Amino acid sequence: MTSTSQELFDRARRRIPGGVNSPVRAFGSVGMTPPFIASAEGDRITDADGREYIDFVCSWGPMILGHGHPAVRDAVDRAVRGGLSFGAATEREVQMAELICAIVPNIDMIRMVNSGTEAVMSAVRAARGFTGRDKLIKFSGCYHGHSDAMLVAAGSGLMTQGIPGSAGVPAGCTKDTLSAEYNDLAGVAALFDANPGEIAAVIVEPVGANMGVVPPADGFLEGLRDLCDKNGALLIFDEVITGFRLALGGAQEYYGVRADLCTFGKIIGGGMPVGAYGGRRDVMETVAPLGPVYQAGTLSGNPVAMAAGLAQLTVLKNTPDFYGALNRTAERFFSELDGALRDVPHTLNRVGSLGCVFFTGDPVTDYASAKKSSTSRFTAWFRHMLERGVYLAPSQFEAMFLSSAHSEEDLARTLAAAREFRP
Ligand code: HOZ
Repeated sequence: MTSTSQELFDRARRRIPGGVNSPVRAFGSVGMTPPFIASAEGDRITDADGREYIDFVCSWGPMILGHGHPAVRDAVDRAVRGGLSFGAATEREVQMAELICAIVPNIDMIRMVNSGTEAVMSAVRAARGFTGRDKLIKFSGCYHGHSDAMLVAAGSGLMTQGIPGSAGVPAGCTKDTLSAEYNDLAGVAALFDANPGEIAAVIVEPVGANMGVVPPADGFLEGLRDLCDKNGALLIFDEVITGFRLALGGAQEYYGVRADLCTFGKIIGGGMPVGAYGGRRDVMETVAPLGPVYQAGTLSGNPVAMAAGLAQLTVLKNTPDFYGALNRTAERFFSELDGALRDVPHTLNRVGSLGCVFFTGDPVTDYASAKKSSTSRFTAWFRHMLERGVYLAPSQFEAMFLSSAHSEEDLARTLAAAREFRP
């Protein structure tokens, strides 16, 4: 019998490339067609055929309070009644900027955009405009959205599909993007030495979260800070995944390392399409209309998106011990998951409420070691869990996200399903 999801996918494939609006969700790497999601509540999502799943994707991170949190839902309801878009300045944008500057370290000024891709593209432009230099260092397996300059050895969907770089990106757009290996400070130092006075910025995911989850080695982020300082370059933390996830102040707070610029994504929109970049006042003052670095957007600071984001960030800020509690639950859950898979060669990496099971017995510390994971075993794992009502990211190279809505009962059900896995 054909399912509603299958019928929708067949229709979608005729009119949308690959049937999806973002490649990973096509389920191609796990050899399936995707369930189409009809609704979500708390830690559960329901597909078009009425099947319910425990959701560990959480919209790729932003649903840290679970789906349909009443504070976020109410704020959106109220905002919608006041108007959907003005293309003009609003009070909520001021409140959002003030809130983020108050709770995230080292953010003096911030600019709202509409996605993580746009945030990174704009932060890189600001870094280049401020330093007067063109070159960037990024890390293999880190994903910073799909702007041309960032599609070099990128993680996430490119890694999932084994695409080293994207077609359609002129060589000129990536010639100033230099690649280093994650956790390899000597490699970064060598790039600085080979390009004296030319590197505008080092951009890094403070926790690699688009090649699975790869924690920074002790001293790695501090070492990047030192190298940037010694060489007059800016350090950009791409906090699209780690921001408001590891701690209220993101990776800067969690690791105690200062970035010059940070980029944020979907989590600050509470599920609505939002991104932002911000940081040092002197750098942000180069952005138009104050300075010569141009960046703009009609929907930036959209009133409904700001309302959702403000509501979510306010709950995160005002809930006592929110991150302590979430990270403790995650520590216990992921360590039990590790135990549940003890008969299957694997490595479980976890930072805060982000986790990933790699199907290799070797440590995973960078792009090369992440790629050692058996993707066929991941496929078997993914299908096993989906059949038991557990929705994981349909790719080895994405993270599992925990939310405060994950109930003890659903975590126990997930662990019980994991214990039955026999590849
Ligand atoms: N690249 C996204 C996760 N890191 C995937 C988003 C999506 O497919 O919706």
